[in-house]
Amino acid sequence: MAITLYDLVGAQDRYFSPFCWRIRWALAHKGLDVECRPTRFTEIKDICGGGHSLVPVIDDGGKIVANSMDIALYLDKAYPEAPTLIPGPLAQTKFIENWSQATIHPNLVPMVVNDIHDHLTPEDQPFFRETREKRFGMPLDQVQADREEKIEAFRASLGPLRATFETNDFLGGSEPVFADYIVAGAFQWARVISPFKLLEAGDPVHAWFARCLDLYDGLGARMPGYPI
Ligand SMILES: N[C@@H](CCC(=O)N[C@@H](CS)C(=O)NCC(=O)O)C(=O)O
Repeated sequence: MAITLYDLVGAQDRYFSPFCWRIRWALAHKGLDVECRPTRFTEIKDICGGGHSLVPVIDDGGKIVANSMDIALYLDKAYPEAPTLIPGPLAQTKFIENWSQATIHPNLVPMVVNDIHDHLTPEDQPFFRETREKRFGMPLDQVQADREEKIEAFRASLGPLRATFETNDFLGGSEPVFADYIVAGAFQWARVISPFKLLEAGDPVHAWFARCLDLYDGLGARMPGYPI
């Protein structure tokens, strides 16, 4: 039986959530069948009878698991015969998650937040504008207005990734692991909803992300988005 994935959807069936992309790739990595349930921001509260405020959430034959890291751990435990998502010490993958969320996410969001809004369904746009403008304390178009001035610092902050991909195809070495999906999820988020160019061609991070998009018969690349 397929695993149900409650996945955040925008207008025109664009799936853009960085956390849900971690799980889309994780399920493909494990070779598991997935049935994707398109879920808008304003529908998350109704998932699995209520009680959830964030996606991804999976339902594996009645076993409900939320939170991307917990889902990856669950998948490795429940399907030990399938390729491992988190080989080696868990702390290393948690470090990647913490680094990604401290370095990439907070710098990325202000550069694309108005583009996210513009790619949501009309049902979700008022909720998104209200919650995010409260968070940033200004209109969304103003938040991302100075992104051209921020992009160089953002690219510079990717130095540890760049150095790693100069000699490795993936964070897992020659093969991708959950750590790759954690970081690639952030770039896929931007690719799906924003024309703003985050990575330069020739950057090893750009080449790695292109490899990630090609994984699993182009699972990531097949999602409509903007050129990387
Ligand atoms: N720690 C969670 C974070 C999940 C998360 O923040 N999901 C966002 C979508 S990208 C969400 O559901 N947001 C709902 C909201 O902002 O109301 C995980 O790793 O799964």
